[in-house]
Amino acid sequence: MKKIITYGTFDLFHTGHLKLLQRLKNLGDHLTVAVSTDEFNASKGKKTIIKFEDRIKIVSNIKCVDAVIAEDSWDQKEADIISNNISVFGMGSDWEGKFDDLNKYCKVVYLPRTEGISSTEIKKSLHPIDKVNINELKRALDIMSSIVEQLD
Ligand code: C2G
Repeated sequence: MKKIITYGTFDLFHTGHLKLLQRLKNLGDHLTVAVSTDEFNASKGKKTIIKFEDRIKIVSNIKCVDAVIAEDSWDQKEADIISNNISVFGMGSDWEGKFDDLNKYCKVVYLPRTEGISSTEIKKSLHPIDKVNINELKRALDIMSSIVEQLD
């Protein structure tokens, strides 16, 4: 059995994540996904919206995912690859070259990242109207009300 592994935060799970996992699964027969814990993300300087226990629940229910483990450190990859008898380690291309040293243990692949979608973009689009926008709205309202007064 050809086993694949990948690592990630998978916050606000989206089609960029899904397409990566599907393409990785197509490289073999079994896909293990290591999901970053909240503590590990804090060390990455990454703040997530969805907490670890929910992110790992979502990923474990993705059809092409066969197993999930926790990722709680940068250096667990070698041990995971050996203990899980992994043939291929894969990541999206934003990680190109960063894990080449793992090719001592298994094949290392980087697949093209899906453009136009990211957890960061989704968070930005959900961002409430901030102070600057409110002041601009107030200024526009003042102009509108002075125009209306002149019409009276
Ligand atoms: N990804 C993608 N296309 C996107 C967004 C993400 O292909 N539009 C891929 C990334 O390249 C990564 C995986 O989806 O391989 C998970 O992305 P993140 O959740 O952002 O993972 P990250 O925080 O980069 O953590 O030890 C490795 C780290 O845990 C990776």
